[in-house]
Amino acid sequence: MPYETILFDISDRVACITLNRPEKLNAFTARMHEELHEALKQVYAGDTVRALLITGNGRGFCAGQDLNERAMSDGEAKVELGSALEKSYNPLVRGLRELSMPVICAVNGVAAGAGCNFALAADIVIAGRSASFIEVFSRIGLIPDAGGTYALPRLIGAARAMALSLLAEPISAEQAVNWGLIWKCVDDDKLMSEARELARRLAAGPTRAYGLIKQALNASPANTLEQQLALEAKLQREAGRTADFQEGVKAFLEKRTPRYQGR
Ligand code: LHQ
Repeated sequence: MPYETILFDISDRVACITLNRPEKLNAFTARMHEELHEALKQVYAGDTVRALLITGNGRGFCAGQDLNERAMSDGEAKVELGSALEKSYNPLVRGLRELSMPVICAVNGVAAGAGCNFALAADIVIAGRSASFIEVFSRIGLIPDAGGTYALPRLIGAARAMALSLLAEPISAEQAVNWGLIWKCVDDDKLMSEARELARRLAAGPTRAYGLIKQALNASPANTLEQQLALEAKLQREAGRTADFQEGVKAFLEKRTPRYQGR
């Protein structure tokens, strides 16, 4: 599929998806969802890719759903948003959370609505200093979707999650870091070099262990201590069988840098 709304490339074992509708602040369209689905399929299928980097082109990261799309703007037709979520947004968010490799999101500008929650579905979010995050939904009479009501209270607590969702006020990248919504904020002109460096570093790491770490931490909020201890034992059993674990210990004993294969 020739991409019209995203850019997709793979280098140094890192797949990079760039949302590419800069004139509309990279708002999601049905076409963009199809292309993201296709690109993610390539990421899953390739055994060379060991980290995924996501960013946006231009001054915005993503302004959420494109409100010009007929299905959103046609007052005559019955707009069934639940189906739109089930068809497009939910698989996208699930896809990132379940991807067995680290997902890094470089937020280069405003991240609004589903664009904000798409970013928060990544494993590590790094933002340019001028970026902002807006749970913009209630401005148009909607609720946070694309995993927002799952991620927000877990990341920043119930009080902040509720106020951000009800008030739909922007927060700056720095405030997002202070609240624990994202990992890091850097100067705008350093964003892509830092994000790429981070992605390359992770792509050279023990990928299987990273996938297992994601599983453990994503399961944690719903589990009791007993359940989580049992899960750790199960996942550590798997990690302990990887070639990367053997290599990690060997490299430590030989006082050298490990060479991880991702298996
Ligand atoms: C846009 C958009 C946009 C189209 C900027 N659409 N053109 C919804 C329904 C269905 C199912 C699933 O779930 C969802 C999830 C959602 O995401 S709902 C939330 C949808 N998003 C919004 O309501 C955000 C709308 N945008 C804004 O409020 C502002 O654009 C923000 C605050 C993001 C940025 O403001 P500014 O920096 O002042 O930029 P701008 O407003 O001037 O936008 C630049 C251009 O981008 C402009 O186009 P134009 O042709 O006039 O230059 C905007 O119309 C266009 N644009 N967001 N979502």
